[in-house]
Amino acid sequence: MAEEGVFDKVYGTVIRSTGSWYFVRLPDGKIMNCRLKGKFRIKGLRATNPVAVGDHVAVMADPKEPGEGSITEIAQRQNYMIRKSINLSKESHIIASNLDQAFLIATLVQPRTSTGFIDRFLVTAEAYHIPVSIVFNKIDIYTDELQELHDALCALYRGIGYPCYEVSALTGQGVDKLIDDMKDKVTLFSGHSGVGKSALINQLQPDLALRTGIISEAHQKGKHTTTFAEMFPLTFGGYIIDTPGIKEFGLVDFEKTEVAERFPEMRELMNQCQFNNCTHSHEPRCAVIKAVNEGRISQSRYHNYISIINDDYFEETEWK
Ligand SMILES: Nc1nc2c(ncn2[C@@H]2O[C@H](COP(=O)(O)OP(=O)(O)OP(=O)(O)O)[C@@H](O)[C@H]2O)c(=O)[nH]1
Ligand SMILES: [Mg+2]
Ligand SMILES: [Zn+2]
Repeated sequence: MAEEGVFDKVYGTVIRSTGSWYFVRLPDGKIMNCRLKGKFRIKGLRATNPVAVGDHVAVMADPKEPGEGSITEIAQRQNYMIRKSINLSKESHIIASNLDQAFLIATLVQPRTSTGFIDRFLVTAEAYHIPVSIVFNKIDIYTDELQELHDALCALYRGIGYPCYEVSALTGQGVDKLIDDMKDKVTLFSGHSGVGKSALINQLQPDLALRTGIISEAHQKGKHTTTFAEMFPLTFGGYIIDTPGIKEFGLVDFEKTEVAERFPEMRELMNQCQFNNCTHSHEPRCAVIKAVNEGRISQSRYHNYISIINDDYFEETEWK
C-alpha cells in the first residue's frame, strides 16, 4: 500500500529562483528545492521567467529525492512588478509577485537614480496599486547641493502621495523608521545596482550578512552583486525581497491613454480636459497642460510622462 500523503499537493511560496531551480517555502517552514513540471505560460503575459519570487505554488514532493520536488501549479497573482529590458531583446521579466509594498531604493550619487527611472517604476506599480515608498539611501555622502536636490525631490514625491525615507545603510540613520513600516508585510527592495539594497537589508537584519558590492571608480555604478531575487523572513515580522539591480525600467505593454491614470496628480485633473481621449500632449484646453504651465504639476513628472507615451526611453543628463 502506498504511503498515504506522499503524492499530495502542498502549497508554498517561491522564495528564490535561479532559473532552473526554485526554492519553495512550505507551510511548516521547510524549503523544497523544485523544478517546473510542464509548461507554465500565463495567458497574455510574455515573460522570461514563468515563475517569480513571491508566487504561491502547488508542489509535489519527489518520493526518491528528499527535499526535492516539482512545481505543478501557480496560483493567480494578486499583483506583480514587471519590467521590460530596453535592449534589442525587449524581454519582460517579473521582478516579484504578491507584494504588500515596494521600496524603491534611490541614490542621488554613486549611482545617480534619475526621475525617469523613478517615474517608470511608480507607473508600473500603479497598474496594480502596489504602494511604493522611495527610500533615498547614502544621505551620509550628501553635499549641501545634493541635500537641496534631495529636499526638492522629497517634497515633489510626498506632495503626490509617495512616502519618502532618508537613510544611510552605512551609519544606520533612518533605518528604524523603515523597520516600523515593514513589520508584518512583504516588501520588495528594487533599484539600480549599487544603490545599497543589500547593504540596507543587512542593516535591518544583520544576521543575513548579504553580499554587497563595490562602486566602480570609473562609472560610479554598482556591478550587479546580487544576481537573483530572494525572499527573507524578518525577525521583527514580515518578509523582504532583495533583487538584482535594474539598469533600465522599460514599461510593459500599456495603452497611451492609460498612462496619465497612473500619474496620481494627472488622474485628478483628467476629467477636466476638453476631450475625453486627451493624451495631454498637444490638445487644446487640456487641464494637465494648464496645470504644468501653472506649476501645479512638476516639469520633470510631465517630461517623463511624455517620454513614456512616446515610448522613448532615455536617461536625462540633468535633474529637472
Ligand atoms: N556611503 C555609503 N555607502 C553605501 C551605503 N549603502 C551602501 N553603500 C555602499 O554601496 C555599495 C553597493 O551596495 P550594495 O548593497 O551591494 O548595493 P545593491 O543595491 O545591493 O547592488 P546590486 O546587488 O548590484 O543590485 C557598497 O560598497 C556599499 O558599502 C550608504 O548608505 N552610504
Ligand atoms: Mg545587492
Ligand atoms: Zn488633457
